[in-house]
Amino acid sequence: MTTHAKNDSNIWAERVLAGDRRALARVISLLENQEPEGFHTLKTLYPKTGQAHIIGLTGPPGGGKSSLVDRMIQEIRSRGHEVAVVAVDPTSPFTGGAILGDRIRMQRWASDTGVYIRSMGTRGSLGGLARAVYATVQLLDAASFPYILVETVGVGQSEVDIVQVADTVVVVSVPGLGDDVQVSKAGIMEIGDVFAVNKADLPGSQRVVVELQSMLDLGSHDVWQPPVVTTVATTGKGVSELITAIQEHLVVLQEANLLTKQRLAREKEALLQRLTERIRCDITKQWSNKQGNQAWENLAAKKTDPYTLEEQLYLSWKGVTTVDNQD
Ligand SMILES: Nc1nc2c(ncn2[C@@H]2O[C@H](COP(=O)(O)OP(=O)(O)OP(=O)(O)O)[C@@H](O)[C@H]2O)c(=O)[nH]1
Ligand SMILES: [Mg+2]
Repeated sequence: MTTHAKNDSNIWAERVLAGDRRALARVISLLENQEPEGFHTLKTLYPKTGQAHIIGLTGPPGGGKSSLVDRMIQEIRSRGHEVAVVAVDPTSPFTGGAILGDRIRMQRWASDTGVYIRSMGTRGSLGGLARAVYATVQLLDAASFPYILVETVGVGQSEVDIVQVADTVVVVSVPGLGDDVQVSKAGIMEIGDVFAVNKADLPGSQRVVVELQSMLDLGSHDVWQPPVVTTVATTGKGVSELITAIQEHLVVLQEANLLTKQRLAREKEALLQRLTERIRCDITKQWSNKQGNQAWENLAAKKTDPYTLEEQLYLSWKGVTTVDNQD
């Protein structure tokens, strides 16, 4: 990297710390596009991270996550705090305001400088999106937003791993989807720190509450018993209780000395994933050369086996000269 780029990163970092929202938006774009300058800025800002309460919201499409986020912004603002939102839409290739409904809903915060909202979609790989979301949350943390809300759609395999981003995961459920879709979905029960049954104005919500509660009673919870909160995002009913439950979760984590541990574990996992991604890239590149193609053909013709090939590629990636071809 040139000294010039380094200086630029420092300037970006300074501007972000000074609360310059245009600089913030610009650095997020750099991160989204995987520009080195974005990551250099984060390097400078890393010591400033670790202050924000990062809250993830996940749940079925149309469950009311964005409506809930909107009400949560309102509640957090009424308690006198600033808040940033990252709305992740893995199905959209567009960024900077993915869904029209969201746009209209969020518009009311446009003039409030205490609210920062950013939508992120896929550009290229999902791995790239996950990486960009992770980095963006770190940036917003360094920019000293005390609350960061991250909304993701929680079905299928395309989801950004919310557990890896958030201190507190809110799982949103709604009545009328049938229990197979949501409640009994493996993994969902384990990831939730707070369960919000939204659209509680609709029939069947109490049944969802009871089901969730009985599933939760089956699990073992050491320091924190995940509560089930009912909300009506369209009116704001129950949102204050939701925020209180979320805040309590953080306090319990802190008191049990778990917050720092969990954050470090997440950082380690994210780092491992990035490393894996790079190594995978390297190895894939090796495979696309002539020698790699030959190996692939040999595999197809059963002249070699995948285990020998694995060993060869591994050693070659490590920079060890192989002697396998000599026998
Ligand atoms: N009756 C009722 N409708 C709600 C409630 N919350 C949200 N809705 C409606 O549900 C629809 C979807 O809401 P969104 O907030 O866009 O849901 P979402 O989960 O963000 O949707 P995606 O991001 O597309 O997955 C909208 O028409 C909302 O007005 C609620 O508590 N009760
Ligand atoms: Mg939404």
